[in-house]
Formats: sequence, structure tokens, C-alpha cells
Amino acid sequence: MDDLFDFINNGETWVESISDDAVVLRQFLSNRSAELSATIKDIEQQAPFRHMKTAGGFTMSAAITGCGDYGWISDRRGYRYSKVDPITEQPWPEMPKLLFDIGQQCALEAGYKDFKPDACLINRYAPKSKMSLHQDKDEKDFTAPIVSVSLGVPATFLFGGAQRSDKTIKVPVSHGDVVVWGGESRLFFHGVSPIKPSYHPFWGDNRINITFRTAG
Ligand code: MD6
Ligand code: FE
Repeated sequence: MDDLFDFINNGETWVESISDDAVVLRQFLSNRSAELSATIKDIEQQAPFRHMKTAGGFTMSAAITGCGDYGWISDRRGYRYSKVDPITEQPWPEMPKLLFDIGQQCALEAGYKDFKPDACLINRYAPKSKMSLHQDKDEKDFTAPIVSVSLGVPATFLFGGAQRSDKTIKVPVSHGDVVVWGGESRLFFHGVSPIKPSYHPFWGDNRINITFRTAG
């Protein structure tokens, strides 16, 4: 089924600019579901998806896991990166070469040379899950971009400016699209609107988002 879906895309990819130094690489990863799902299954066996708490006491609706030297965590003490998974009390799973290479290649396509992601967050959104407007500012190196891969059901990615109050644009992201932001837009506010119930032939009713960062 996934082969059929991906075949319709016929290998067509294109690049859209959405803001200062921010692009969407359309359909870049639409043919990679089988290998990516096997890789994610392997990671979640070592570091399960979990719903983290925020400092304000809310539970995040997206389920999160990760791999690489650093994992992003949130709890009553706030957001930060940790070398240890607080659930297993072990280091996060190593970042598979497949993921590292995908992160690096997507950055290169967007004009960022030598991107070396050391943190890979994997978010799973069930229908109605969302991600509130936020900045990714816990990383040490803001010269490195953020690479954000969308798989499964479509979503609306909200992309704003340097201030929370700046106007946001709605960027539809569908299976295989990759958003890359850096440079001028590296600290821009962004989020994800509640996922509308829909169905993807490979991923069912889930949206998966994989983000690559240089955290340490
Ligand atoms: C997305 N995710 O799911 C965007 N940022 O399309 C994020 O912006 C994000 O999922 C920081 C931490 C976790 C995330
Ligand atoms: Fe983010």
C-alpha cells in the first residue's frame, strides 16, 4: 500500500521558502517509510514513547522519544537536554546512521554544510495532538539548523517570528516533507495545530515528526 502511495509521487520533489532562512523540502522522504518505521521500532524498544510533563504541570499530547548523544526532556523542572533517558536511566539509543545521514542530507539540501546532529527527537501525534507555539532554544549551537521531518497524516505547521506575538503562517506539511530552519529564523516561534483525524496507508492515523538538532 505504501509503495502505491509513494509511487504516485513519482519521485517529484520541490523546495518552498516559508520565511527568512526557512524552507520546506517537499516530498523529500516520501519513499522511506519502511526503513524509517523499522528504525523507529528499534529505538522505541530501547527508549519508549512517553508523554512528558511541562513545568506548568500539563501533559504534552505528543508522545516523545529520541536517540543520539542528547535527548530532549521536559518535566516539572522545565525543558532541557539530557544524556540519560529518565525512564530507563540509560543513555539514549545511538543515532542510527540512516537517521544521521537523512538529517545531514536534508540540511545540505537547504544550504547548511557540515550539519552534525547529535540529538534526534521523535514525536508521535495521535489525532487531536498538538504542539503549542514555542522556540527551540535549549541547544548550545544556534548556528546549526533544525531539520524537521514529517511522516504519516498531514498537519498544519505554524511558523512565526522572533516574538511570540508575531504573526504566524500556516504551512501544510504532509508525509515526506522536511522543514529546515536556521540562520535568521533559527529561534523563530513554531508549533503544530491539532491533528485532524485522517488516515495514511502506511502510518495509519498517526503523524510522526523527527527533528534533528545540534544540542551539545
Ligand atoms: C513538529 N516539533 O512536530 C515540530 N520542538 O512538526 C517541534 O517543534 C518540537 O516536537 C521541540 C521539542 C519537540 C518538538
Ligand atoms: Fe520545536
